Amino acid sequence: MTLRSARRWLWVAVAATAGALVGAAWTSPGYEHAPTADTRSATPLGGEFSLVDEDGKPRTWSDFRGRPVAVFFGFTHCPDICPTTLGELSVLLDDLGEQANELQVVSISGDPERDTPGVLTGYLQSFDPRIVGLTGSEAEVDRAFSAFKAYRKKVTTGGGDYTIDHSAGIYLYDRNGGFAGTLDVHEDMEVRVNKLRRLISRCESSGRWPTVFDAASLLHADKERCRNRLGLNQHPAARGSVG
Ligand SMILES: [Cu+2]
Repeated sequence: MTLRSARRWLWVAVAATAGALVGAAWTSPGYEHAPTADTRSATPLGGEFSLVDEDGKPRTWSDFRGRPVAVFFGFTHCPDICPTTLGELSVLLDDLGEQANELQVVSISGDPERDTPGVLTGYLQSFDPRIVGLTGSEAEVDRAFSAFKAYRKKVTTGGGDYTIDHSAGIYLYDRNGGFAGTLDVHEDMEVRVNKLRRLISRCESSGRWPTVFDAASLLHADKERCRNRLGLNQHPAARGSVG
């Protein structure tokens, strides 16, 4: 069997398996609900929101397409997890060197009552200036949290004060907004910086082979670099074809 025909058979096998899976899902009762429920509980897919940054400038989830994004959920009055996480993110950005300029780190406040844009400005001065802080109305913050399957709950602490219980961890998204994994505070910094390096150097959408469409849908600045990396700027004969 030549390499070419071996490849063809591989693709036929992949297509047949995919077809069988689709067929099974299509014919099984409750198809509309079951896969969605599973995906939702397991994967923080991310989703549209409309918030404002520290300067009060409107920012939506789609604004970040074309760049890999790391999303964190917290609040400025947090005594431990948030300052630690943002501090470590600042170190990671530093460790990444020039590559860090490609990554967008976003911190979404779960305490919009206290975290006005002005409060975010003051708070974020202690961290890497490339980290963008977002806040908004309670309703918009709710929408953002539920889009990312993130958790927040106001807990009264006495004396009219309160704190916010919230989900920790950092969600990673590729240039097309596809979920690409997480960073965890328990991981070594080296593990985390390598995850970020991999995220930044990938051009394609998550979980799929790169396609012409992926490269074409990237923003202009990244497009040529990604096309070169994926070999899409080469003559078709030079990069070979499958099947
Ligand atoms: Cu916190």
